[in-house]
Amino acid sequence: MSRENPVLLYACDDVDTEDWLAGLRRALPLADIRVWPEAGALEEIECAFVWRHPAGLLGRLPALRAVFSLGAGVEHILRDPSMPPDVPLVRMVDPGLVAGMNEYVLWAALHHHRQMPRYEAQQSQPHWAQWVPPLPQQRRVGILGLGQLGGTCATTLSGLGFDVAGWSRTYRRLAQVKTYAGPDELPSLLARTEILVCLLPLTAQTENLLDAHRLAMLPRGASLINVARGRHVVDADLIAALDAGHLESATLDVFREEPLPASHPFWTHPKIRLTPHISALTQIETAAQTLAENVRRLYAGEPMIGLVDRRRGY
Ligand code: NDP
Ligand code: OXD
Repeated sequence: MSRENPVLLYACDDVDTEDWLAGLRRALPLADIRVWPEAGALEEIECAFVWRHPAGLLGRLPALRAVFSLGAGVEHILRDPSMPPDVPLVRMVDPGLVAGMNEYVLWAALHHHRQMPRYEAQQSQPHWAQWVPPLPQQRRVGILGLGQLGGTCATTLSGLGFDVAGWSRTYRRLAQVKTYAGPDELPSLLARTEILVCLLPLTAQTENLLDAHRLAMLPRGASLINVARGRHVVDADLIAALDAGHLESATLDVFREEPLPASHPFWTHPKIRLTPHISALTQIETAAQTLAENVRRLYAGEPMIGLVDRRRGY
């Protein structure tokens, strides 16, 4: 069954409503797009576009046919007990998001590879000393998660000559990237990694993955880049590993609580560089095109791009 003027609900916190609406209206000119909380009759809503929506909202939409996340992560939707079990959930697959993450991880990896944290510390003293960096092929990068984001970053870094390995739930094949899979192979990946990038989805299996035990498996002097979710890392364990000198530095873009509270020790830690969850922001122009294509596919009964496997949690 095709449908040209579906009723859509936009329910988001923390994003620019006006820009999103303009982009969605351009991409879906015939749709009746309603903005929470002034959404009219809730029983008419067929699709929900959400990002940090109020918990309980989805259970109030009896005609709901699909839920679309405006970001790549969907744990915020799966946490809502009112999300109906049989309604398809679709994550954001956006070329603009992939490009942004690729840039950020490249920047952060080069920052650690070229020992910039050391030079920043020297500048604050001030102190003049030069350190010869290893060649890229001598620098071992490890990427947790080899999906649309991690896989792209792995390919970019290996293209620059870095010795890249990646870890996923099932085996992935990537040219010039050594791949590991499953919990049993995680220690081998960590043991060979000098720059660790976390690009996993947040699930029951990955929450608190980077705790004291796993951080200790990294070689002394390693660095961490966390661009996935704050709950992948045990904050106190990361600080202890940095303070003990086991880890040299960390670049963090995501946190257990966002915005990161002003009193959190990450803000002032000399070995931590942080950014406010900006490593990859959904680009409205490209994302709205994907959403429009998915809405078309939904009503045409075709497979949607980025359909989440509810049992796996991503
Ligand atoms: P994908 O679903 O494309 O890829 C996920 C990868 O993680 C897959 O390779 C998957 O393995 C692997 N994985 C999942 N569970 C496990 C596990 N238990 N053990 C080992 N590997 C596992 O996701 P994306 O690449 O699109 O996004 C990843 C995450 O990045 C998002 O979920 C989100 O949290 C975060 N993100 C952060 C942003 C930011 O601005 N900071 C922006 C966008 C996303 P397999 O290949 O076997 O399925
Ligand atoms: C996302 C994010 O999941 O912005 O897209 O973190």
